[in-house]
Amino acid sequence: MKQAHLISFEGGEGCGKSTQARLLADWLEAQGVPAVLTREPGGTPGAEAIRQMVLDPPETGWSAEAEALLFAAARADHVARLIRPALAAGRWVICDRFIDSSLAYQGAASGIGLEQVRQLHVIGSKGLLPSKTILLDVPPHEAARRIKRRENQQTDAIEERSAAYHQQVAAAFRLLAQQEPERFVVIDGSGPISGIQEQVRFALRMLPGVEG
Ligand code: Z5A
Repeated sequence: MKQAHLISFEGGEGCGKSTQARLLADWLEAQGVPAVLTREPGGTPGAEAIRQMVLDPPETGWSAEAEALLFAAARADHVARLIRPALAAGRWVICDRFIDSSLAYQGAASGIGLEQVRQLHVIGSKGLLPSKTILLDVPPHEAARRIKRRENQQTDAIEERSAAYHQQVAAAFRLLAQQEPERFVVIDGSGPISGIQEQVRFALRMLPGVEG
């Protein structure tokens, strides 16, 4: 594989993003393809510090605007200090959430607006987009079942928002995927882990530098 790519995983909580991102990074490494597994918000010391602030906010909370700026700031640091250098060094970057999470959560569900969030991304990260975005679609009852059974039972400030908020997030992800069918691949995330991973790898086969 001659060209490095940024691949993002998106979806609601409990959809299996982290599991699939880790499996993909491990598989690439096993193929001799250098890959970095990272996450948002986070991935660099600065962005991890912001993660702490947004997921465990001060008692007064953040306004929707401040929250959108914090996610954009975390991403700007992550892109400048980890993602771009890794891609330039020929390493694939597998990212658990990226700009589409800001579009769905802050842009759509929190009401900031998709265009405003895109503008923040242009300012913060020069508008960097993944080569492919894997959207894992899981029905709410299955996601809830997984969340109940996962080891870490701590919830964050965004997870705790209403069911209506999370429905808006899910609808926004579906809309974003429809708007950019070249970049997005929507995969039913409710099946077995191995079958989903096969579909993830299949989705990447036509990327430049991968085919053949
Ligand atoms: N957020 C935002 O608002 N704006 C932004 O710009 C960004 C983020 C970047 C933190 O995200 C919060 O930040 C998030 C959005 C917001 N809040 N919410 N909601 P996070 O990624 O750290 O947390 P999360 O979205 O809540 O992810 P998660 O709970 O870690 O879930 P996941 O990564 O999608 O799933 P998983 O950890 O791979 O799997 C969950 C469990 O299900 C686990 O026990 C697995 O073993 C199991 N699993 C996974 N796949 C399967 C299948 N196929 N079958 C059965 N069981 C499975």
